[in-house]
Amino acid sequence: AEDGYELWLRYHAAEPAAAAGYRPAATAILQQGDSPTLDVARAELERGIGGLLGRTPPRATAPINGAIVIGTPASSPLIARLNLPLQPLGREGYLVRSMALDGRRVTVIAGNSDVGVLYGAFRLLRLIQTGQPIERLNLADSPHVELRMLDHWDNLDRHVVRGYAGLSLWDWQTLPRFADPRYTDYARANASIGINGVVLNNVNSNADILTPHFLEKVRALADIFRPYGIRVYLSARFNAPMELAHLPTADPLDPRVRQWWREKADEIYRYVPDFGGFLVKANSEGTPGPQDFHRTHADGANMMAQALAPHGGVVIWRAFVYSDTGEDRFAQAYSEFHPLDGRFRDNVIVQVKNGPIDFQPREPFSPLFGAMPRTAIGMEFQVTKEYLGFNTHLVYLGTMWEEAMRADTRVRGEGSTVARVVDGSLFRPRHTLVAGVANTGNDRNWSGSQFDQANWYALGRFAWNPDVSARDVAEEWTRMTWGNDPAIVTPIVAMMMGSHQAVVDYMTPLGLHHLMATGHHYGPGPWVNDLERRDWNPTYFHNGDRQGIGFDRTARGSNALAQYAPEVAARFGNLSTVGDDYLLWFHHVPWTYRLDTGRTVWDELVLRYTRGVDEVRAMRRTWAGLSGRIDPQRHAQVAAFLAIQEDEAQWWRDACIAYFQSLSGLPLPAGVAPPA
Ligand code: GCW
Repeated sequence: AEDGYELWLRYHAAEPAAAAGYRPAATAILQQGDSPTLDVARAELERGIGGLLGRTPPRATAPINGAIVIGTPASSPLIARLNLPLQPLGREGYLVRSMALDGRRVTVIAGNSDVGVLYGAFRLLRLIQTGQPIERLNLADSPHVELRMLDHWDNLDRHVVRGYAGLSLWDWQTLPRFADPRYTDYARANASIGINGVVLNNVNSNADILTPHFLEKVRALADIFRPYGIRVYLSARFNAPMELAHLPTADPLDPRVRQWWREKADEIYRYVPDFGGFLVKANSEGTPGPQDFHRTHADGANMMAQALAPHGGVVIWRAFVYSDTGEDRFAQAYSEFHPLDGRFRDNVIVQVKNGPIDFQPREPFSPLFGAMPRTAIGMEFQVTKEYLGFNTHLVYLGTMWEEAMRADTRVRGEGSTVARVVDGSLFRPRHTLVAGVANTGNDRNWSGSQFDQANWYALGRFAWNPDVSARDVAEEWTRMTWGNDPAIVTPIVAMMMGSHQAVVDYMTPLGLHHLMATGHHYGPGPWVNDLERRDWNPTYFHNGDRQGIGFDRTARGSNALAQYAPEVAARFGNLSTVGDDYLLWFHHVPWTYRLDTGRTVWDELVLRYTRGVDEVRAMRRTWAGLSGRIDPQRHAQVAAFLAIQEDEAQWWRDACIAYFQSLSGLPLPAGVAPPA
């Protein structure tokens, strides 16, 4: 059935002419040396080429014309003899080269490690899937970021927090005995995009995951993922020593607590010898943490890091913290973490959300990027679309992540982009990390919608190389997922590339943020102002009244802008340079303030909301035009979801315009339809 289960690894038959062109360069597979990873690399090539070219390549034992030769210098005497320039590619890089071997034309896929070979195998398959020639290849690639991870916010009862794709993939009930084949397909999908770590459980964690009962199940998953180069990590609850061992405290400086974590780490590594480490959400939204014992984030992180260090594990400590202190929520993570720069052990990574508030449709980059030169800073993106219309709205996140990565922090002069902080080239931390909060579940199509698969795909590609182009990623994914016909590729890529601006327009234009309805964050709620916490209320964020709108973060207001490098603070802080996209993030302006467009803020706001709806209508028309070119089952699902999206874009527009008009009291610009 065409339900999307295969993701971008469809391997459906290529056009006959194209297949005929590829076959001479895929006649056989020559694998020297056996390992679980080399075996899965070969199996993937067999499956992929078999599907795409209609003939499963047999195994060869010596070079023949058209053979694909896979291995490492250590596993394969043939590859060792070639003296390939593998050294600069590191542990996970690969070469894919067309060359002569003993007088035969072959394609060599080589790496320094087996997992490099696996990544190279997926690369060769991607070339075929995307319709590129494979005759004269000379490719070398390696990841720019060390830890490329998915964080699953999966509870142990299989509820996925902010998950819109069914239950958790992990069926704790039947683990460890039943190895659902889906675990392997999950690992294949991740390996195909270079993801090498997964956190199995929610950051609001349950300490039970650290008990033997669950560790046996964790081991089963780790064993399945290992051949695919994927390590398992767990979210650890800070007061686990109290909850599991009834210690009177979880003070990170207390010797009993330290010993408990050391022994716990030793125990975990007995189950999972290559365990990756802990992800920790501490003193954030009510979770326990070191501050409960008057210690710092660094004290807490270092204590766990020390327990993991003998085994090579890392602690990933989240910087998503805020509390009702009276300080602008925008500024709080920086205020807490910046003073701790240089205080974290070198196997701690501080994981920062891309923006300072919380995964809004558009945020400026968090001022923590670039601000902690002596700390490893990792990127946390949210793949699941908590604030972006869940699974029903078509929103490609690649363009948003590209914006985030290319933002220039200016901390070491021009070109100090977030990407250079994250890939480590700016400050050379020991570890680098890009993580995405996963959008997977047990829905047949994994992500809850066909197009949300693109966001999973893009996360892997941005983690591999933060400087990747969102457009290239969209095109790759489209070709693999929908087909290579330009009549398919061009319109779908165009839809994807415009989709993020569309959602910004119909939800939070001009730099508005956090206007979503309470709790679930689905649909509009800009009027909400009665929540217990000041900084949960949409009115706190937009500050709208009769005169104007926006959050003043200049020196006249919260002065959060001072957390950026002076050049950035000056650009965002100046009305003439801030730009429409970020205006209301940083400024409170009168409704009648005139923008570069020549229109007032009020008129522009109304027009943007309206434009957002029009953009969704245009996406619907584009999609309708693809009927007949795409299998009916997937086409119908996307079409239905786009219809939902159009209704809801209209709902957002109408609700927001009506509400903001109740504040501004101004008439709609000429020719604009009143809210329904
Ligand atoms: O985006 C918010 C979510 C919470 C989440 C929190 C976090 C897991 O609304 O559900 O908790 O962020 O990132 O910790």
